[in-house]
Amino acid sequence: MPASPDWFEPARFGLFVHFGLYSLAARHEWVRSREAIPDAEYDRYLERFDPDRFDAPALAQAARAAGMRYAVLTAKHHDGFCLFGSKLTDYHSVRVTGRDLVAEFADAMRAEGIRVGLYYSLLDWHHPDFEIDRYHPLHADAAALEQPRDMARYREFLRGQVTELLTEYGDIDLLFFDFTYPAKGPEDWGAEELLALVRELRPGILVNDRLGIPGDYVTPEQYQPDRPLERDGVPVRWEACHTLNGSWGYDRDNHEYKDPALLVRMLVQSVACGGNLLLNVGPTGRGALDPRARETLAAIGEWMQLHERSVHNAGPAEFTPPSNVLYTQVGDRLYVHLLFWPLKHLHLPGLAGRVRYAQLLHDGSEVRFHQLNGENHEHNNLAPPRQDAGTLTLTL
Ligand code: FUL
Repeated sequence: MPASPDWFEPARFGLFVHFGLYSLAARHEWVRSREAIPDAEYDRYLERFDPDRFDAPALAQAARAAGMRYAVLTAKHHDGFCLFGSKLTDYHSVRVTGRDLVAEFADAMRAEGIRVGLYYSLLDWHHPDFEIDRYHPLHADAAALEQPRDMARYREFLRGQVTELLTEYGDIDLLFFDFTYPAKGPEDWGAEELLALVRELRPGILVNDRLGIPGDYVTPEQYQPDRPLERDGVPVRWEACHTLNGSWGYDRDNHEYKDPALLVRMLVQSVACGGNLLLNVGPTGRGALDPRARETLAAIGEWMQLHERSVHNAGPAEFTPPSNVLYTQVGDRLYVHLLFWPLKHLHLPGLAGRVRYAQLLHDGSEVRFHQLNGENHEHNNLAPPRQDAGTLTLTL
């Protein structure tokens, strides 16, 4: 597939996958920093890393069944452990398991027609040249603090690894760099140069905004925008990324999972506001999807089966919705997503004279309507039988 950013907005829904050594710790992907774990101790996860249940084709099928059109894997997270056979470090999955998980992931996603994105951390707590700051696991280690560190050499390493990812894994459609924060920014990453390299290696690829300089889209995190986003007064492409349970990496004892109905509403709200939703799963230490994650994806997939046409290729509507519904639109189809039900009546101001036909989306059943005093008034049949069936299609 040739690279072109045009696929991104019509896709609307993607899968984020956080997997790495921290998945064995099973208590958040920042565990190494939070608990200031020294190298030798963190190595116990390296020794035990055995992703025998990391089944990329199954993951790709689950994503596809959920209605996701792209997927983004953590090629390297902040702990520096790579899921690909980098020649620039030996801290990677190929050395310890013989498996290149980035290659497996990219191949499996492509086989399901899913666009391939890679997450790449700009931080690297394992690299000897990455300067220690307050988030670094060794920030209180006097010996480590004394060692000289050379960020220029580190920037070379970043460029080298990005080159590997963009030249050895077929057509990569998206790069999710992560991230710029008060202690480190664009100069530390050599952001301009790195971005130029990416553009040269893969014209048309989408790059996010976390290099700290403008990219192709912005990435609100665990935040659900309620309007189209702008930067400096100019509308921008955006993608909200969300966890299922507050942690990106597998977090065994965290049971606070978002309800699938809530996630569907977040997806619809993203589309209604012109954005995408990148929904995360954190596979277990063995690489499998936790049953709670699997069930959530399956439940979203059931809704998507009947409602995907109000999501894929859809965007904000040309009308302003009343506050009890969300609107998405594709051409002359206006999708009205009810936030409350059952209803006997629904008033949709501003649609008078614009609606030719109304039906429920999940079953195509007709909904009768009247145009009253300048407003559209849908009624009858508005008590959808199931919570997941509350969308109307209005043909304009
Ligand atoms: C953040 C990271 O620090 C988190 O661990 C996670 O990867 C999230 C998507 O981005 O900035």
